[in-house]
This record gives sequence, C-alpha cells and structure tokens, in this order.
Amino acid sequence: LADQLGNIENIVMLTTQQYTLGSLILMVSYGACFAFILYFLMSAQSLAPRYRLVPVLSAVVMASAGLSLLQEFTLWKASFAFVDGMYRPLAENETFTNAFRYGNWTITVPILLTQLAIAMGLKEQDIHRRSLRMAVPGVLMIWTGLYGQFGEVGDFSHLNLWGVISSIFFLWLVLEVRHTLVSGINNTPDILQPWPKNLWWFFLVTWGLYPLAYALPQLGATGDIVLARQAIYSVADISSKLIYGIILSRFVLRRSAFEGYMPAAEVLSGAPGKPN
Ligand code: RET
Repeated sequence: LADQLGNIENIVMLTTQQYTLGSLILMVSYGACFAFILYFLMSAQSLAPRYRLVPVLSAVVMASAGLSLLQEFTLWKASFAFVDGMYRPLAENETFTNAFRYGNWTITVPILLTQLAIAMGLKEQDIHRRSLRMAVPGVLMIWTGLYGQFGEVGDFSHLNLWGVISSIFFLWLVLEVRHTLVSGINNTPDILQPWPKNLWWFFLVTWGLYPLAYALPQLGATGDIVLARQAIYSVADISSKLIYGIILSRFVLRRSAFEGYMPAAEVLSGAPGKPN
C-alpha cells in the first residue's frame, strides 16, 4: 500500500467510539446545511432587490454542500466493517475518500466569492469581473489540491508538491479577495466599514483551516487524525459557508436599510394613519 496513492482512511482501524463520532460529525454537517436552506430563502425577502441574490446563493451553497456531505456520510457508513471489535476499512469494497469534497468546492467556492462581490455593492460590470478574477485562482487551487490529496499514504512528496502549488493559487486568491474588499469599502457607508474589515479576518481564518486538514495526515495515519480531520472540515464548512452566509445577509440587510429600502410589510405597518 505504501507506494500507492491513496487516503489514510483506507489503512486505519477505528474504535467504535471513533467510528460513531465520525458518523456524527458528518451528520451534523449535512443536517446544518439542509436546515439553513429555508432560512436563507426567507431572508431574501427583506432585502433591496440588488442584494437578494446574496442569501439565495447561500441557499444554493447549502443544498450543494448538504448533498455532498450526505454523500460523504453514506460513504463513511459503507467503507468500514465491524470485525473483531474494530471498524476496519474496505467494507463492501468501498474506499472512503474526502475527494468528493473537492468536487463540491468547485461549485461552492466560486459562488461564495461571487456573493462577496455582490454584497460589497460593486457595479454589475465589476461584480462579473471581480467574481471571475477570484474564481480562477479558486478553482485552480482546488483542482491541484484534489490531485495532491491522493498522496496521503506513503511518502509525502506528492502531497507536499501539489500542496505547495495549490497554496500559490491560494495566495493569488487571497490577493484577489483583498482587492474585492478594498474596492467595495469605497462605496460602503461609514458606519458599515467595520464589516468588510472583519470579514477579511474571518475569511483568512476559516479558509485557512482547509490546508491544515490537507496537511494533517503527515502527523500519522491513525484513527485520531482521521477524526480530527473530519472535525476541522466540519468547523471550516459551517463557518465558511453557513456563518459566512449569515454575516453577509445581515450586512446587506443593513446596506438595504441605509440605501432607503423598506420591505413591503414595514411600509404597510408604518404607513401614516394606520394603527400599529
Ligand atoms: C487545499 C490544498 C492544500 C493547499 C490549500 C488548499 C486550500 C483549500 C481551500 C478550500 C476552501 C474551501 C471552501 C469551501 C466551501 O464550500 C485545496 C486544501 C491552500 C482554501 C471555502
């Protein structure tokens, strides 16, 4: 196995507790995604039309990530068999892999970045240009990482080489995201200026968790590492998609109000001469 590309999940044995915890982490992740689809769709109503796509796109991300994590959960269940008191890999001839996550990111990462350009109140033309300029390094980062993550087992030269290449695209992406935030700050009202600044740090910390999860197998192919990685992915997924979506939605709600937009229901209840 050692000189063959593969994932550490296929060479570790898990205790019952580790196996159950792994199922649980994946279940909470997809459950949270599905639960928030409705939340995001509902929050679109109270926004000025130009910002409505922000929560709608979050709902799309939730559906897409939810399905992908449900798939990881199902795969987890099919990949281990309980034999002699331990959960052993390669049950039902299935090999667990996190590679499907990368497929999901190919869809969600460009969407998350587009949401940022819309939320920063850029002109339509700039939204298209900035989104594209962020999506290109984003997708290249994911695909080089996808190829690299097959080298988790054995010597780590494949993992590290492609990890470095992917990180160069990540740095490029970070610069493009910064550019988007800086151009947006100019047309963000003064009292809302802390939002893009805080978003910048939130972005760096939450997206920075993914390369940590990628590098983790170098600490050893053990059940604890497998579990720690699922936990890091889960925290990263919930923050970079779900909490990020909530932050952006609240930000554009304030922007809408600042730009004089009032949701239909409030216009009615606040109308002169009507009792409240
Ligand atoms: C990889 C490979 C190793 C180097 C780097 C990586 C970065 C991954 C990132 C992923 C972000 C994913 C998101 C998904 C949301 O749906 C590919 C792990 C730098 C930053 C935000």
